[in-house]
Amino acid sequence: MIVNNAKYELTAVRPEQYPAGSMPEVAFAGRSNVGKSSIINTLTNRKNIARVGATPGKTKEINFYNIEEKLYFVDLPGYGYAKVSKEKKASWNEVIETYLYTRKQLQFIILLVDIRHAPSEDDKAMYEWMKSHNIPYVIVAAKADKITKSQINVRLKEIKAVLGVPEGIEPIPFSSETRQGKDQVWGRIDQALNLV
Ligand SMILES: Nc1nc2c(ncn2[C@@H]2O[C@H](COP(=O)(O)OP(=O)(O)OP(=O)(O)O)[C@@H](O)[C@H]2O)c(=O)[nH]1
Ligand SMILES: [Mg+2]
Repeated sequence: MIVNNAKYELTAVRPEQYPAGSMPEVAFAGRSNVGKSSIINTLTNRKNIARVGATPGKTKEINFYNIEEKLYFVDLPGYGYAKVSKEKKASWNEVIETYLYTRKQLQFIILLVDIRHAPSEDDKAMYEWMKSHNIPYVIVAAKADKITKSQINVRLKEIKAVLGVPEGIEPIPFSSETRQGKDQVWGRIDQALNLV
């Protein structure tokens, strides 16, 4: 989809605060600081529609962005940030889980992992959950500009091995700096939501 009209809609914690109506939703999940808000900016051709955190681990709410009145992008709180208290972690996880378990409009998940590092235990848990619930998804290997081209395939292989990704499913290397992978990710969203 070519986006000319994207706007911030609302911020929610509990289900009764989620947007009314039945537009399909695409959720962005991943560790704190992996680049969820940045990919939303890149995919919507906006510099600052989603706030990119200088301090990771700050976003504890869910932000909804209205894309062309056709779908919502859903920016979930990042998980797994080390420097927050256990209580805070638990309440953020609850926000994420409640959304994932209850939201009927959720049609596609974009799981972001950092291309430079092996996926964490939290990434593995998120991936297992996605697989077991049969929600269509794509794995995005973010910050691809931070490694050399020759390293990309090596890193993708490791991500697949650690997550236990089935044969034939390929993570998409992506960069919000160079916009590498943008068209591929949109292609997968269009396909999943039948937008083309
Ligand atoms: N080099 C590079 N830096 C990136 C990329 N994507 C994000 N960043 C940087 O990584 C940091 C975190 O990006 P965010 O988009 O705020 O990450 P987030 O996943 O939304 O973080 P939380 O909201 O805390 O969960 C920022 O400093 C971004 O500028 C990328 O593709 N390449
Ligand atoms: Mg963010």
